[in-house]
Amino acid sequence: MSDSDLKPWLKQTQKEVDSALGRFLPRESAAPKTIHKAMRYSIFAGGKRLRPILTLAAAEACGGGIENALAPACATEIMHTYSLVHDDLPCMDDDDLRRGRPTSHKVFGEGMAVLTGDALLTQVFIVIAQTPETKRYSVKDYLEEIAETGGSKKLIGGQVLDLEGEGKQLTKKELIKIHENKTAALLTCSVRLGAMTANATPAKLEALTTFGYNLGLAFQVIDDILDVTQTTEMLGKTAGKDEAVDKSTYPAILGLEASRKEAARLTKKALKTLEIFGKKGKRLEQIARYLLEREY
Ligand code: GRG
Repeated sequence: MSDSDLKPWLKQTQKEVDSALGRFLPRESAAPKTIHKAMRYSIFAGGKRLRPILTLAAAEACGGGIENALAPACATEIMHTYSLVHDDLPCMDDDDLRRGRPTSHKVFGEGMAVLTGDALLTQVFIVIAQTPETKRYSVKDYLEEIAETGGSKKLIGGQVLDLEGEGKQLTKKELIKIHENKTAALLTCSVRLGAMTANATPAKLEALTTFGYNLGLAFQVIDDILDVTQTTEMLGKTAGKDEAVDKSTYPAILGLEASRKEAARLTKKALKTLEIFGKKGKRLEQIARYLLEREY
């Protein structure tokens, strides 16, 4: 596994994930057609497939295969997509563009976009229940892992803090709390689920929990930086939006240069946790380094 093979591996893995997502979602022709069309519209609008990629790389780091990890990999992407569809609604962040396309409510209407998010979230549980069990982990464990991540103490809890923080100048500590619950929680869940499908030891699961936490925060810092430094075309979503609505972000609170340093510091912390995996952790290491340098 050399550094130069990361990009072809990412491309190939994105293809495998897309093909599995196609199998795990109801067909577009299934009645009622509108909702199934809308679910597929948002899932296949593009997207880096980072969460499934992390699930599969974590399975590999723990000595498992991609095949057993495909269901949870897709479940994390479906949960992520649901959160984007709802986050883009006029009553939330009110965005017109996502993954380079008009947002769900722009195409299907607000009511249908609410239902699309609901349907995607429900599909998460149908898909995760298809994950093969191991000696240590049962379907109940997988279900608990993803349900807790999506619930009122993590993703939704983070969104509550986000909504309540609108129009206020948040401190760095308050900002971290939001992103711990949102971005970092789903990235942590993604690597943990992959590890579980590979029957990971508690020590390895713990290492990946710290990895996911730090990588998740680093990913969010970069996301905030890109909002300031990149174009709408490059991001596939409205650039400069955070500044336009006076949102508390890492660059707004720390400044651009300190934000870059913060992302590098968090990535370094994430990389340190991979020691326990030896050579098998190489793919996760490559992904973490790549994310720090990403341009979209
Ligand atoms: C219940 C409304 C509701 C939301 C749940 C998690 C969450 C709370 C909302 C997520 C909304 C959001 C925009 C979070 C920021 C996380 C983030 C950096 C998203 C972008 O992820 P990428 O860059 O996107 O991986 P792609 O499109 O590549 O998959």
